[in-house]
Amino acid sequence: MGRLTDEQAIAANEHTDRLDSARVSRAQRLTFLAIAAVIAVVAVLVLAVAGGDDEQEATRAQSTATATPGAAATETPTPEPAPPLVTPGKVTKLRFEQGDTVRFRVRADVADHVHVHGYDLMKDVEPGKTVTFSFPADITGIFEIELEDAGEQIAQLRVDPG
Ligand SMILES: [Cu+2]
Repeated sequence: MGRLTDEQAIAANEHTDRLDSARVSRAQRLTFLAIAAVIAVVAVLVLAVAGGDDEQEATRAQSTATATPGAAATETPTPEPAPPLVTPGKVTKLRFEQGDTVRFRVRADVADHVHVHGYDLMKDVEPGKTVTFSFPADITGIFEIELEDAGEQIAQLRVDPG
C-alpha cells in the first residue's frame, strides 16, 4: 500500500525514473505475487493437513464415543436389584402385589428362625449370616415377619390384590 503511494509520488516527480521504478516495482510485484502464491499454497496445504488430522481425530473420537457405551452395555447387563434387607431393631415394610414374587433377605446377629406369618414359612438364620426368602405372593393381606425365638417383629409383609 505504502509502495503504491511511493510509486505515485515518483511518477508525479520524475518521468525517467518512473519507468525504472515502474519496472522495479513490477518485478517486485511479481516477486511479491510469487511469494504470496507460495505462502497461499503452503497455507492451503497446512490447512488441508491440519483439517485432515482434525477430521481423523473427530472420526476417531466419534467411533470411541459410540463404541464405549455399546461395549459397556454388553459387558454390564442391568443387574437385578438385591432383595430388600431386613434386620432386627425396626419393622421393615415389604409391599407386593398378588402374583409378584416376594423377595427379601434377613440378617441377624443371633441364631433364630425367621417366621413369615400367613404363609407360615420358617427359615433358620445364623449369627452374621443372611438368609434369603423368595416365594410367590399368592395370599393377600398384611402379615407379620418375626424372629420366632426372640418374639420380635422385624418386618411387615403386605400383599395387595393384583
Ligand atoms: Cu411367628
